[in-house]
Amino acid sequence: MEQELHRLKQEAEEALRQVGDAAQLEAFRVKYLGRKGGLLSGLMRQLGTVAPQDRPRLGQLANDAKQAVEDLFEEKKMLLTASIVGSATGAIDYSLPGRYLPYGKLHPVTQVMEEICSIFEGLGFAVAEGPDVETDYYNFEALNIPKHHPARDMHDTFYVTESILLRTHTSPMQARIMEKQEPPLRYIAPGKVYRCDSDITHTPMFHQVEGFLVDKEVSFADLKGVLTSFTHKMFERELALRFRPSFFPFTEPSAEVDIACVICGGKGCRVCKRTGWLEILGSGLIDPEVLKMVGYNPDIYSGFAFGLGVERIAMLKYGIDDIRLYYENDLRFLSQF
Ligand code: 2NL
Repeated sequence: MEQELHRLKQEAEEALRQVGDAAQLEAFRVKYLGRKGGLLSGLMRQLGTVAPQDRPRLGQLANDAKQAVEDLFEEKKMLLTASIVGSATGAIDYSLPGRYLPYGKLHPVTQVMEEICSIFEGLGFAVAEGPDVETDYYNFEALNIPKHHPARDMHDTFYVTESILLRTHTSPMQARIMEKQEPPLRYIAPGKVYRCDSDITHTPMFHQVEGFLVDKEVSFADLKGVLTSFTHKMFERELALRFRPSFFPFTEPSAEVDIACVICGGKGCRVCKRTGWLEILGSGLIDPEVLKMVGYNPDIYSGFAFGLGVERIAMLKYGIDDIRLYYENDLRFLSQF
């Protein structure tokens, strides 16, 4: 009897290992654990025929064997259920790597704008933001561009009413700051600006960072120092700079700043139109008229200002040749940054 128990237990364990689906599992249960015809139950029933003195020990052995097989049976049942759930969704392969959720990133223009701001912050400038919808006064008048001034034509302004408009640059913010605070001042104003213009190098909305500094005895040398330092940090190398005389109504003298072409290094190529130079920003010493308008005495204070287009800087930094790519929302383009 004892040997028979041992053999049956081993046989049941082996049979259970072979079970591969629910039908086989049920057949196993009937054959070994079934209340009526089950082999283990049958053996238990035979206990009645053994010698009474052996009965307690054999009874215990038979119970242990049955319990062990029942435990293995439950375990197998659980494994099979899990794999059925798995196969409903296409079987679980625990060795497969997880699926990554797609995640968003900052737009390349935003990334470059943040980088520009952080470089100027490192140079001691504070950041100020203002409204996109401005008054004619702050956008033009306060910056020495009176009504009917020819410079207004360059701006292709979107008007809301006769005296309210979408700002064409971020310098209105600088006028607002100068009006309220006394020098020394060092500020940059990042943000969206709007001009009624659209082609391969212009979009009706684009981003600018403009900056200014006002203090006693500020000279053109200070402007050159700050912009040279900024450019070297932005393009991560000591590119040559060229300050080319220009005109802006709010600065005098004015200069446009070129860098040695980032593509050909100055030899001349398609991107720099064979000149070897790329224009990156406009700048100058703040016109005394602008200082007077915000109540500063131009005999005591002087300052410099500059304005740069963020899309343009990003195009030069990443070698992008069409500004419209930024605003087509094509993930194949955007996800490269
Ligand atoms: C350009 C020209 C410039 C400024 C912007 C400015 C002027 C004042 C105060 C504060 Cl008075 N900011 N901005 C000065 C010179 C040039 O930008 O072509 N930008 C892309």
